[in-house]
Amino acid sequence: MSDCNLNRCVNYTNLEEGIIMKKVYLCMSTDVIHGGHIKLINNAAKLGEVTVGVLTDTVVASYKRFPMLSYEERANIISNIKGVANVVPQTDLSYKENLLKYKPDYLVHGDDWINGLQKPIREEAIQVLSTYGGELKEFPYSGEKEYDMFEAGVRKQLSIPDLRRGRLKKLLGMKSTVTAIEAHNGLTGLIAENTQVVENGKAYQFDAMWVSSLCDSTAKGKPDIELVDMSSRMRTIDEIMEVTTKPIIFDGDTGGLIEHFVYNIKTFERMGISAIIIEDKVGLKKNSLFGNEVVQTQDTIEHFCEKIKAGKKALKTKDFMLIARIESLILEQGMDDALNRAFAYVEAGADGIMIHSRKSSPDEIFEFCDKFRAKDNITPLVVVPTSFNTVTEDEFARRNINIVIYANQLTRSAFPAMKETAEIILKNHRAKEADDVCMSFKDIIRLIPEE
Ligand code: SPV
Ligand code: MG
Repeated sequence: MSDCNLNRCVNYTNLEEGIIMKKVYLCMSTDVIHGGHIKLINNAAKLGEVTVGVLTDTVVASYKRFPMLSYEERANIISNIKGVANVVPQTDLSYKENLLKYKPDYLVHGDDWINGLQKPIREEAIQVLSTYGGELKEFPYSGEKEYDMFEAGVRKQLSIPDLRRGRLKKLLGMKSTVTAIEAHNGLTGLIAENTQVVENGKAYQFDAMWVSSLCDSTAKGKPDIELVDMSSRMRTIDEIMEVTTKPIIFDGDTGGLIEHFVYNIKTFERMGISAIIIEDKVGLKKNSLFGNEVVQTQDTIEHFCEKIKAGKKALKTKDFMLIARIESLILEQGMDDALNRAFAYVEAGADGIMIHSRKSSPDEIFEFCDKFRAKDNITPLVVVPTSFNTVTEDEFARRNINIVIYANQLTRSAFPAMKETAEIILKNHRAKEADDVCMSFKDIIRLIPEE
């Protein structure tokens, strides 16, 4: 039976006991409601009583972009739209859990998920619906240009320094483990910003970017010894910021002289960087992955605490994080030294602790984290698993490690690819053979969309 008037046409199931309205489910993530969404809700309401599953903040951040409005605000807005009867959280990109929980007669979706990233999500939804006789109803996706421009406008907002800066802290409150990948120019920034995979009903993106001293120096053909000056490093950050929205963690090396650090940290804060990590070394700093193979001098606890205190005092916002990096394990000074330093640095005001190791086994990192967490369950812990790279993010999360930084993999993968291409051209005295390892020139010219 159906009951149609000008605005609504609702389906009912006629059971002996009476009339039961059909149950309709659709999912929304948006914080930018436009006519396309209203149209879809109207279409859904014609089929029955509409329940909207609103994606939770972590899912939106992993699937789309950081939400401008929180789950509560989005749920409140959507629940007030005509035709919406219920709003429930959807905690995964996958519909499985909510379909099995609410058993809607109809799942409503735009037809934009037939191909692309959401294809496996759609296929799973169809399979789940078939287990209890539910049906998928797809409506043409309203791909109007104005709506895309609307979305692009929101993305631009996210890149504004004052909005970007605090997002790392927000992410730390939302996720058990925040991931960051290195970026050293606009292009790697875009990879960090846009790379996404969908696996087992979940979407994955990197949460943040790490502006590594190693990769920034290597990209300039220079050694990682604080040779690339601050102006140049700031230029790199600016280049990345121009084309991205995700929070930036800046590798500040030793932070330099305290007298200089107090000026530079203010500049980083003003630029919209979310965190700086400074390491407790002095003099000619070399990359930690050399360990004691080269001469490296660790700072005294007292002096490094002075640097932390001075840096924190210079800051103007609560959004910006100063994270202290401990080199005791790298320089083989022992676990006790690492832990003493960690507690002293937190006492001096550090907003987080990065513990580093160049061992392939994570044992010393885990021992440090367990012992640190026995006394401090709040301060964020950061790791850079370049050498102990068998550990998964879930394992780090179980150890209460909050930030995982993939510090150099983009640079390390790009270099051999470029070298191989150069060799192929040299060997063949022409470029044809290199085409097999290159993206097409059509793709490269379209890689960066015009505004
Ligand atoms: C960097 O990426 O520059 C770092 C991390 O400082 S490491 O290279 O492991 O020292
Ligand atoms: Mg570095």
